[in-house]
Amino acid sequence: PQQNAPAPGAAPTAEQLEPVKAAVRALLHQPEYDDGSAGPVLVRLAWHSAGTYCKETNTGGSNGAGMRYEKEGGDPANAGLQHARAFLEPVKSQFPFISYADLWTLAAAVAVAEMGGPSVPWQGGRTDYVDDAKVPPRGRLPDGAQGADHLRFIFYRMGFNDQEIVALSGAHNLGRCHGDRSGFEGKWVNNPTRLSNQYFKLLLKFEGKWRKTTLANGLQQFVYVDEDLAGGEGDEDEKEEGLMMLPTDMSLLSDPQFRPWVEKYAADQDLFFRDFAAVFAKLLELGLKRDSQGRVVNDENVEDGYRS
Ligand code: DDH
Repeated sequence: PQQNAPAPGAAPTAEQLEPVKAAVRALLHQPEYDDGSAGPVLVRLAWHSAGTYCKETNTGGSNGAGMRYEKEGGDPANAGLQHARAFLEPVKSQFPFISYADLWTLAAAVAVAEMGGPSVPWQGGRTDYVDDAKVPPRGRLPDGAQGADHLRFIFYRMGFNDQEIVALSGAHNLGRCHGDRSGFEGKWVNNPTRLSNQYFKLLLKFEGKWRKTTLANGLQQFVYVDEDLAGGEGDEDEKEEGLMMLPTDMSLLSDPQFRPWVEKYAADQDLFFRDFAAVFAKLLELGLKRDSQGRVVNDENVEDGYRS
């Protein structure tokens, strides 16, 4: 039996989770990977595992960790997330008691805190049982090439409102786009391994200066390149790479319901952190039905009559 593992059928306790969290913290620093941190791609893994949820049909969501399998893992929207899963594999081997579904979501909460963000309330107890009837169809995750109507279509399906859509979008303060994953290129902020409200500030600061460009693959995105820095002489490393926004990011500026929240979050990082912690926690809980022990109940475990 695993040392200090939860009793069968019980969710892990805070004490049992402490060494798991420490192991996640220890793997975040990845000098050879991207901008030096596994944090951003771990956040994206948790978001894509949960963001398939549909409240009408009660399908999708983080429980089950279905992205381990081709049907969900092979969705082009999930390209690149195998890196995040690989980062966590040694932690899973070291602590087999934690489900993949818990590990992926917990790792994101740990990463957000380690990258200077707020403490995201997180509760364990997810299982790795994949209910075939609940496997989400592909195409439930947002398409960066689209606009405000698409954002509402996607996020209202999960049960989020306009304020929550904007708060969640602040996660683009982290990480970058990869040409070989989404096809888009570049990062949103200069320090993409630190959570702050910079994304909102930059949206506003360079309003009118974001330039629409078409990439070689035909995708369109918005870029801002500071000409003084970009053309500069000297060290290759010190040249500005330029910053980017997706069309969906830009729609937060142009939509009259989204925009006031961009302005509020740009002006008040504490407010952004509070709202982000709440909405990210809500995202990670989508679709979970818990028993009195906190353990997630799968329909197969539901006793006859329970649902009537
Ligand atoms: Fe995102 N995101 N995201 N995103 N996202 C990408 C990267 C990252 C959209 C598209 C893209 C959220 C919302 C949206 C993160 C977190 C979150 C990339 C680039 C695209 C494209 C992927 C790649 O090439 O590697 C769109 C569209 C939306 C939307 O419609 C609102 C949300 C809600 C979150 C969240 O976490 C709450 C993170 C982190 C990344 C950086 C990943 C990395 O590897 O770095």
